[in-house]
Amino acid sequence: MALRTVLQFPDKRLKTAAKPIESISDEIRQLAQDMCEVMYDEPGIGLAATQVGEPVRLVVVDTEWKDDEGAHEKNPLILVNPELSERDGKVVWSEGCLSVPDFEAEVERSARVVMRAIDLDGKPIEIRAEGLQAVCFQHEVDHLDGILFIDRISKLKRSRYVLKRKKQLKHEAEAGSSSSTG
Ligand code: K1U
Ligand code: ZN
Repeated sequence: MALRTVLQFPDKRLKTAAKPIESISDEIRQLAQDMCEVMYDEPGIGLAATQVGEPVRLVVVDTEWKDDEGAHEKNPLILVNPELSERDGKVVWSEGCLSVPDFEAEVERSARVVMRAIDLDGKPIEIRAEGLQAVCFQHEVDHLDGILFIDRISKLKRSRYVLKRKKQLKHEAEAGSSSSTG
């Protein structure tokens, strides 16, 4: 089966606020599995359901995994209805996003957070996170609220990126139309 496609800026569906998951159905289990496959294939360290066009509150995160040469196994955290509490301190981190191609920027986030969610068996999860995991949790919960990391940078940096992205899409469209006309 083909992998699900990751939506890319400026797709409007990325601005959708996702709905809480009422019950953990086979569809939700399948979605979580599909999202893990996409995350490892891209590769990424997290993915929100919003990014694959499913507006439900589900994220997958694995900030430890490395490729086949690396030391860590794949061990995804699957977080249903994730909520962040007990934010503390500040950290500035250079972030990327699978939905914002060819761009990285520094974003200020809380340095430490507590993530509460349930797993696919409905069991409560509570994780005290710091460093990259804390940043990734905040980035993914933002996706569920329709917020991209470029909404958290300066207006100037954002508008420069928007312009670059528009040019990139224009070139892609032109290349597509010239190859289809021969
Ligand atoms: O949600 C996403 O778009 C995934 C994103 C998560 C993220 C990255 C950096 C800071 C906060 C959140 C990514 O995974 S971008 C790719 C990436 O960071 C990465 C990919 C492979 C190895 C290591 C990092
Ligand atoms: Zn992202």
